[in-house]
Amino acid sequence: MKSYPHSAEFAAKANTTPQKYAETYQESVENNEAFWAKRAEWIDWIKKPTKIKNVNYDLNNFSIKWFEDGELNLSVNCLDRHVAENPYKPAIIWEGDHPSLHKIISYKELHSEVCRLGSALRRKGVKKGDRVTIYLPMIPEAAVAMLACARIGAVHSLVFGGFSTDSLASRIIDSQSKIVITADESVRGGKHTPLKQNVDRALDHDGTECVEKVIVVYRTGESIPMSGRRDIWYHNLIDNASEDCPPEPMNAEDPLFLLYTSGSTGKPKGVVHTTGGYLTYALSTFRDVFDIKDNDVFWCTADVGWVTGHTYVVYGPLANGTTTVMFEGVPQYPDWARIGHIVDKHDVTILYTAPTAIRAMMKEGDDYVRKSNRSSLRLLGSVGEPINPEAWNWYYNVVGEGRCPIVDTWWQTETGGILMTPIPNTVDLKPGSAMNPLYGVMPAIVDAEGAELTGAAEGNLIIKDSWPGQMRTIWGDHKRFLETYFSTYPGAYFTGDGALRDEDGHYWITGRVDDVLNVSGHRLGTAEIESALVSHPSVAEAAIVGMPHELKGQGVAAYVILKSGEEPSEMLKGEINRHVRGEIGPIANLDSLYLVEALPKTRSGKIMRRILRKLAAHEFEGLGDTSTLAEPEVVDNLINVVKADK
Ligand code: 6R9
Repeated sequence: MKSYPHSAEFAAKANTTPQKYAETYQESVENNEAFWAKRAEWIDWIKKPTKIKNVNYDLNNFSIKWFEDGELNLSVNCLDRHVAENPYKPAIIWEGDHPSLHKIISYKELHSEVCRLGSALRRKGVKKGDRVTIYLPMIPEAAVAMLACARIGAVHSLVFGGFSTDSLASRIIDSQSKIVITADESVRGGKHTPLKQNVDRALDHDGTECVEKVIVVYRTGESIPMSGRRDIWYHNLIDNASEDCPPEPMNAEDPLFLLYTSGSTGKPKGVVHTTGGYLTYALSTFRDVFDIKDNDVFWCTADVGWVTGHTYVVYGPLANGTTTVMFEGVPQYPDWARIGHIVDKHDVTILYTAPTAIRAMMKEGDDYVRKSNRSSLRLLGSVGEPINPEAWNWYYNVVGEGRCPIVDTWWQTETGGILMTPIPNTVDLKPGSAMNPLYGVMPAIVDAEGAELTGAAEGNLIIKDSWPGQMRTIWGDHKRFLETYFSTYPGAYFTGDGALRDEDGHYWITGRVDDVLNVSGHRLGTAEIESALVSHPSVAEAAIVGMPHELKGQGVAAYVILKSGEEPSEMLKGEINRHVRGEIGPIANLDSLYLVEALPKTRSGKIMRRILRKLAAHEFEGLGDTSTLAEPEVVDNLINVVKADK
């Protein structure tokens, strides 16, 4: 297989070398605690930790604690210390949806706005430990809101602006948020979405009485109803607020944020990240993985509503004093040349995006990309899903003109930051491989019984020991946390991903091995979509599987049994799809919807998803052993329905 060395020019300026990586990695696993003690010196503590690591994965004696007697404030690390050194350095470069809009916010300005919002929230009675739901578009106020929460010790919970009213309501209820921060509308690709109206509707749900105030950012000026006692304009609130906002001293293990993500069963779970460990991990992985220099302009295209936006749009860059780009829009607006134009306009040096965006740009042809010169770029990154070698090569040769290494970064909402990637200038790149673990990360591949496989092998991916950025619990459900991640392979963290290790010892992520789909880099649980489906009045039963999709990587295929008496029709199919999008959000669009007579079940009643997956991929041969099915003839009906669908 062809691998790609780093250019002499890149290597000459790189922060590390293959030898240094090997030595540091070795040291980090042999003396894990000492390694992280040193890394923790990169942050400013109010009280330096003396206890570094207290980890026990034994379920009877379970503990994940890092820096447990340390005290710090995260916003101080992202703001105050840079204001002291370099107040006018741009902290955020905001690029609006429309190319005529941009804003540059210095560290000093960001600090001032964060402090004012922090003071205002305190005056509204928000205290350490209270939850604040943030439902905002990609505007600077999203970062301000996150940092203001961190400053006063409130726990933020971001909800992606593309989620529906119902999804928003269930997250507000589960977190019992006191405050919701939103905007009148969001704007993406010229299209407006009524965020405030969604909040109003969400707050009609029972269980949302916890919300005392809704703070509304003026984004488009669309006239929206404001309810007198509950709703407050963001600008009115901060205009009168004090810039003096003393940072709340936080214990390292105090929660910093909740972020809901889909699992293989049940409702989305609130992943809890804590202050000291998460910050140490965000800061140090950002610096290592992106070969960070003082003058970098770093652009991660992820929405702040996802973990990638938390760690690599906001916290990682700002903790390092780096300039971060925040983009409100979409790659195709006003046309597919936009990404390149933004790179040129702001002299972006590092671009970090998702395979789904790369594939979409690739499909539109090279001419769009060539409308920009991109000479400022020196490093590219990929995240969210496996990148197919074709997309990798296009990203490398066309976007990066063969000059920029690609860091294919594998990680999860649960891991807080990147766990595997080829750190620049440490290894020749193989398209599609996440290559090597980061410092302190101990991956292993196991078989279904949990036996560790050595050498070249394929199986399930586990991480044998903890790292500071690891999630600590599921909000309100510690038992589910232990069951989901630590009971499958006792004594290790189970990732839910499959992986292959090649003869050179490099890792290739093969995708989820549980019932989680990855659609355009976004996680969706099959159970979650199935329960949205059966809540439609015409649907009796449903099964969801993933299917190959040219642009999204994975698409959603639904097999639905209608209630008796319901007439199958294209209109009903459209209505069912709209229903699911309404329940979860547009990302849950059903790419294929098959109305079938029955589902293939074993005699014990378990759906044989293997068969559904094959059919959804239009593989009609070699369906494997169907003899254990309760009614094998069901398969013929399935094949007919799938074949008849255009
Ligand atoms: C950061 C993020 C996590 C799941 C993860 C895996 C997939 C992420 C990947 C990748 C292959 C990569 N994934 N990065 N697969 N190569 N570089 O995406 O978090 O939304 O929680 O998704 O995404 O399957 O388990 P999250």
